[in-house]
Amino acid sequence: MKVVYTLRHRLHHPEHEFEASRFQPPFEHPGRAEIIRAALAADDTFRFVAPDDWGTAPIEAVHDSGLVRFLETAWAEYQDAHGTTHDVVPDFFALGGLRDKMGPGAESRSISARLGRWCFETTTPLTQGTYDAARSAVDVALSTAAAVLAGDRVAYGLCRPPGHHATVSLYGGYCFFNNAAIVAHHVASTTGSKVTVLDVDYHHGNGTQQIFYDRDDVQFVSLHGDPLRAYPYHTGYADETGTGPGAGTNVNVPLAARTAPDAYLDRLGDVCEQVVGFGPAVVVVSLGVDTFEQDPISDLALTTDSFEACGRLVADMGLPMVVLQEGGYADDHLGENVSRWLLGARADA
Ligand code: SP5
Ligand code: ZN
Repeated sequence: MKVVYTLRHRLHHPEHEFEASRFQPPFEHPGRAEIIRAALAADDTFRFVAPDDWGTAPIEAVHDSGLVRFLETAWAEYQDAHGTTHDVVPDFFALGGLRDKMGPGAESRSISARLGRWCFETTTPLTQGTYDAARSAVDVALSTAAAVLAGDRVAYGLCRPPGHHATVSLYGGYCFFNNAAIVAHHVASTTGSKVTVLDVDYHHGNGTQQIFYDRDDVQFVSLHGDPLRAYPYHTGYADETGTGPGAGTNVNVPLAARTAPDAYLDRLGDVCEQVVGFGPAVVVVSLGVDTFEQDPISDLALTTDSFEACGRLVADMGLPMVVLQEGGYADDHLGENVSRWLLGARADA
């Protein structure tokens, strides 16, 4: 199986994460991708390849071009405005209630105002190389898709930073560009075929859902911690099924705390039937292993063995698969959990 990887991911390296009202070491750090790389490198059936440069056009086909331009210069602009700082984090969010009854005001040129207009939360710092790292994750994702379009039945993109929380015009949740959505749109628009994004990260893929919510050519299917208790809180409910031409193409399965492998695999089997019913030519998997029983920021109860069963169940649909890395924060188990999922996925390949 091809593994697309580049060390450019290391250019994104936050110092802190402001979460639960505390400064903490970042859960999403460069060591994550290196742990996965090392685990896969120990098995010579995984073949590492470097990504090609795809430029910004495929990103701007999905995201607001203003977001792309903002991320390219924001860190440096912030240094000019506020002096030297390793991480750049918004301290003022442009929420709707500020101008209730007033309509839109003038657009502030202040970097502080713009940060709070393109970002939705505090756990996703910009660092000096964040833009280049986020671009590299998109290159990894698109190069993985190219391998599958060229005939590989399954390929894996070791994307970092992850992508599924990024909406058309907002970054956050450790995500800058929505790698999976960029791939899904690229495949759907270049082949004219239907595509499914199957998101198995612990957290609801709010960005991917938002990007495709009104479209009938890309189905979004997600299993995740119930947003009644779990990040990102405001999306991921079962009654969010799509709108307009996209009505019926969005599938959310919120899960109870401590959901164990048997129950999880049942629900995964159910949604695989919905995927097959949709009839996609390609499945893009947003692979988060933060569903693991020991994940430090999540509360499901999947085991390392069960990840292999999950990969096998998804592969049993018999559809070409572009598997892209999202979350997973139990560093001591991360490499094995990802490699077991991939071993399951290629079992009959
Ligand atoms: C890609 C991805 O997995 N992003 C996840 C972003 C979640 N960030 C904040 C999670 C807050 C959860 N709080 C749990 C308490 C543990 N201290
Ligand atoms: Zn996650």
